[in-house]
Amino acid sequence: MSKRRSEDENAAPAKRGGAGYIGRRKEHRFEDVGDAKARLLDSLSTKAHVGGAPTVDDGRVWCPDGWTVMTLRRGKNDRSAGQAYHQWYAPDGAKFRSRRAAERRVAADRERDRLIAAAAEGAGDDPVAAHAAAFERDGLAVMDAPYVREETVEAARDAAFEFYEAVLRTVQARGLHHELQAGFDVCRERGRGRFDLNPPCLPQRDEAKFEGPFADFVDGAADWKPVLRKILGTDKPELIAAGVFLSMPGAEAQNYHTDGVHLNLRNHAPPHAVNVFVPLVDLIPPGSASNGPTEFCKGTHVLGRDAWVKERCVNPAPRMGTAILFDYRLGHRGMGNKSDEPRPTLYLTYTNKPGWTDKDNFSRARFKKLGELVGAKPSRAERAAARRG
Ligand SMILES: O=C(O)CCC(=O)C(=O)O
Repeated sequence: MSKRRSEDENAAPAKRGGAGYIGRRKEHRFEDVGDAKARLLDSLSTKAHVGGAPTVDDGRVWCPDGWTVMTLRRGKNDRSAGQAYHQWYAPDGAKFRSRRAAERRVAADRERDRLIAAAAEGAGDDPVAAHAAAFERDGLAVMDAPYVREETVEAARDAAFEFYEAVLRTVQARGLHHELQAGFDVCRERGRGRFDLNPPCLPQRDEAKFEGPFADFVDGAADWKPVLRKILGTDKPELIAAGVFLSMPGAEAQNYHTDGVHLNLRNHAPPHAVNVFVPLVDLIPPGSASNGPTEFCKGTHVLGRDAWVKERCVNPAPRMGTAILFDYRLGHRGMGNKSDEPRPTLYLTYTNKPGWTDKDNFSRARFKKLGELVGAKPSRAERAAARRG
């Protein structure tokens, strides 16, 4: 398959259509706010303002450490024309129009930092606690080593490819090419050259029914399960979705997105859903032959801190069979696949809210049913053997 090189990996994600998860996931704030304060100061010297130029306050107005406060004047069309008012900017660029709102954010940040410090302190030598503490801080935890045998990973990969080929065969046989982009119940395109596959051996919502090699990915030896239980604070996390993302050679980078929104919009809440990604090939880090490991922007799972910041981005590239856990609200994007090989990734989505599901991302009912898949034609040798009886 021909390669396309369209993205600069160091650039901020482009502001254009295309897809990560479908539905009402959050795709926004693409600009890098890492230097928010510098840009704010810069804009003050260039931007005219109806009621006079805004000024960065000189320390007379309440302003938490690391924040910026700006003083502006109401415009001439305002009832209180000329009156001064303030806007507060958090270190990540988030804007607050009232001191109360800014104070709430400061208190939430303090509480979170306290919890993280307590979790890290309590973690000691316990790897489960250490991973859970990292998850709380970054929204991301990468396990230490592959937990499934190489043969099992390879068998799972073959099963995924076989399914993908059967889907393409079916699309071809039934002349459904023009509908591939809109997606089918068992295969949806998530950006150019990347597919979300739901093979029958990997049923949604019931890991006890995983068949063949996939059963081993969720068995008792899965080292990420204790971490998942600790993160979600339940002995029985519920599986709400499972499948394989297949990024083909030449697949473009996705838009930066989160898979779900915050359920509590006033205060930062503990995670309600976690994604587990298990690459089915070794991941090749960013570079000219990279197969496009997912980029995660650490810390963006926290309410009000969801903007992409280059300095906080990481692309974990562990060996195949190693689990990567991330908060459903964490900003991320699949990167372009510049290698010559496909990059399949098993994904599993869990929640701690009994009965909760993500209808936007995982409602298969909205998609056309592909129906029974067309089997592979027997090879010439197989046909000859059949003739011989
Ligand atoms: O392929 C990847 O690395 C991530 C895929 C993803 O995040 C998505 O499709 O929403």
